[in-house]
Amino acid sequence: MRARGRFISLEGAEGAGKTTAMDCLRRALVARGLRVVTTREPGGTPFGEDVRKLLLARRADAAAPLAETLLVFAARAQNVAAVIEPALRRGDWVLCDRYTDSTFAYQCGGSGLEAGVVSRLAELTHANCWPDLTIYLDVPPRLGLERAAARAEGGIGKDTGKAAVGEVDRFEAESLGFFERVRACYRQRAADHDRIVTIDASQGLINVREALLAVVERFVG
Ligand code: T5A
Repeated sequence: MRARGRFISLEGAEGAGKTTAMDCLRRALVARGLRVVTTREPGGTPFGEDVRKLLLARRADAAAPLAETLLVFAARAQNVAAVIEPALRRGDWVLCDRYTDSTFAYQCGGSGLEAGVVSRLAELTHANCWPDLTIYLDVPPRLGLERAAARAEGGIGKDTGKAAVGEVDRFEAESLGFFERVRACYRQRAADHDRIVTIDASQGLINVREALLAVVERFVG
């Protein structure tokens, strides 16, 4: 029987460089002969991608933090059941762009939901499926938002689930204060959990890449 695979999540606020880092990590792991499955949240499955559209849409009747959180966990439950757990059982490595640390950072840190609610939902949804390693890309919110905006204006990058290039989604429309609280929550979680490794993502791409590869080297080694 194959050994269970390893689970790595990437975290950070808008424009921190998670998508860029995912690609770098995937290549580094594949180069070591590992089988890698990539996924993202919200999303990762057809059901989850539909939920993502609902979550990122800007609407007049803004969702309450609890409603938003339940949706995030609905998508996560599907991603765990259909993608993450089967891959880990096959012995594959899983790279996930955002996971439950995002829910603590955005819905609790940003929107003020009680952390106990997210802890209980996490216990229900994936009690035995936490990342072995979480890489948190730390960037000042203003810089991250500038990078995300520049990419959107250039019309390049990933399929974000937004309706149109350059469109600002429900989260990107939040205030700088919201993103400062998101960052404070991420930093506190990084201080509290050994599995979370912080990389200073305000550095240039080459330095961030080097830092990422050093983390992978230590983890795989
Ligand atoms: N959400 C999600 C919740 O509220 N709760 C949850 O539980 C979950 C799972 C998802 C949204 O959903 C919310 C949080 C989010 O708002 P998303 O698309 O996954 O949205 O996340 P975003 O943060 O919006 O993704 P972005 O695409 O904006 O940011 P990335 O992926 O971190 O950044 P990336 O790699 O695309 O880079 C952005 C640009 O910056 C450049 C890149 O080349 C690119 O052009 N760049 C750099 N430039 C200079 N130096 C560097 N070091 C650079 N790194 C990247």
